[in-house]
Order: sequence, then structure tokens, then C-alpha cells
Amino acid sequence: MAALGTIRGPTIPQADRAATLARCRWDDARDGDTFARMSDLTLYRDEFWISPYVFSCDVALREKGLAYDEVSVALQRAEQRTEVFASGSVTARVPALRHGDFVVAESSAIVEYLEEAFPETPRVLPTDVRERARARQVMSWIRSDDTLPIRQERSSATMFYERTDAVLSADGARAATKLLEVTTRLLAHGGEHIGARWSIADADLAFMLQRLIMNGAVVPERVRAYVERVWQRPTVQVFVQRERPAYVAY
Ligand SMILES: N[C@@H](CCC(=O)N[C@@H](CS)C(=O)NCC(=O)O)C(=O)O
Repeated sequence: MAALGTIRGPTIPQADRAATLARCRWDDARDGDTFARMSDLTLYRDEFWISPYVFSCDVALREKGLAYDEVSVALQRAEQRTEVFASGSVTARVPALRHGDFVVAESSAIVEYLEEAFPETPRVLPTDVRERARARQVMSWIRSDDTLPIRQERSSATMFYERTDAVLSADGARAATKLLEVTTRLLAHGGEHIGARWSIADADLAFMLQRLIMNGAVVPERVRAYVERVWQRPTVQVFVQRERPAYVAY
């Protein structure tokens, strides 16, 4: 595939991007690459590095020590809907992961795929079956309608670009209260993470809580300390510190 842009490759001028995307083929990934390919893995991500789902996959890949190329898909120009991206990713959303001639989208599916396809790498989901079920529960819940008002009223753009001081709606406030209640229950055992060790569910939960905290919400000290601990994790910091272009709302 001719990459849209990679970690090491030059940025493709905007005018050329559509043509470049049109030339992409999911099935000829090893032929005719414009840029140096670091590995057999490619993460398709949003241009601004603000997607919580891209975040989850980016952190998982790094935790596993897997080398990967990354390609930006400009959602603000609806590149995800181009036939070439849609046909490979199936659901036409980022993140998508290409591994050789296989492509999968949906962040949870990507994380699970990485766990199973690279069993020799460090685990990002708990090895204990019950802890793993709990981690999956948290990940599903975070992606559910219960947290939608927070995602809408405290968009991830407010974490990495301009903060908001807009007051939460009644729905937003309810969702925020529940998020804090859920987190408090998850940490009631007194440990540092949801399970005995850090897992990718902690990263997802901390990201959701940061939507509130970064926009000025005062949360219980225990929750704040938990979020800070997860946020300082080196793989998380790589995402936080990503170089981001000027934001274009979409
Ligand atoms: N449930 C999906 C959500 C993915 C998602 O919502 N991606 C957004 C970016 S954060 C996207 O691609 N939006 C463009 C669109 O849906 O057309 C996942 O976990 O990966």
C-alpha cells in the first residue's frame, strides 16, 4: 500500500492525499510502498491523534513492543468513507489495523487480535479469567451509551486542543456522576489499578476520566491519583505528547 503518511515518511501534500488514498490497496501492502516500512503492522488513525479508540490501540501496540507504521486518515475530509478505506476496514472507521493481508477495525477487536496474534508479547489484558472479564466489562461500558453525554460534551479535542468551560447538561452531569461512581467501585479494593496489574482497560478508563478532569472537574483524590498514575505510563505519554497539526473541527 502506498501509505498516506507514516511515522518516518514525509507528509504528503494535502492536494495529493485523495489521489494517494485512491491508489491504496489493502492487499498489495508489501508492493511499491512509497515509504520505508517498519513492520508488517499498520495502524490507521485520525489525523489529530484525539480518537480514544486509536489511543487504546496505539498504547496496546507500544505495550507489546510491536513495531508498526501509522497512517493518518483525515476524518475531517471524510477519507474514512472512500471506497478503498471502507472496503478494507469494513466498518469505515478508525482505528483499523492491517497485519499483512488482514485488516480489522474496532478498537476492542484490534486489542483482542493483538493479544491472540502475538501471544509472546506482554499482555495488555489480564491473564486471570475473571480479571479479564472485568477489564472487558469496563471497556465495553466505556464505549456504551452510558458515557455518550461525556463524549459529546467533553470531546477528546478538549483534552488535546482547546479546553471547554461549558456547563454539563443534566444528562452530562448524570453520566459524569455515574462515571465517578463506577470508578470508585472499581478501585474499592484499594489497589492501584482495576485489576492486580495495569491493563488496557485502565488506559481507557483514565482517558474517559481525563475528559472531565482536564476540563476542570474536581474528582475524589483517589480517582485523581489513579488517573494521574495511568496517565504517566510511558506508553500513554507517547500518545499524549504526539505532535498534532492545527485542529480542524469535523
Ligand atoms: N467502536 C469503535 C468506534 C470508532 C470510532 O468512533 N471512530 C471514529 C473516530 S473516534 C470515526 O472513525 N469516526 C468517523 C466515522 O464514523 O465516520 C471503536 O472502538 O473503534
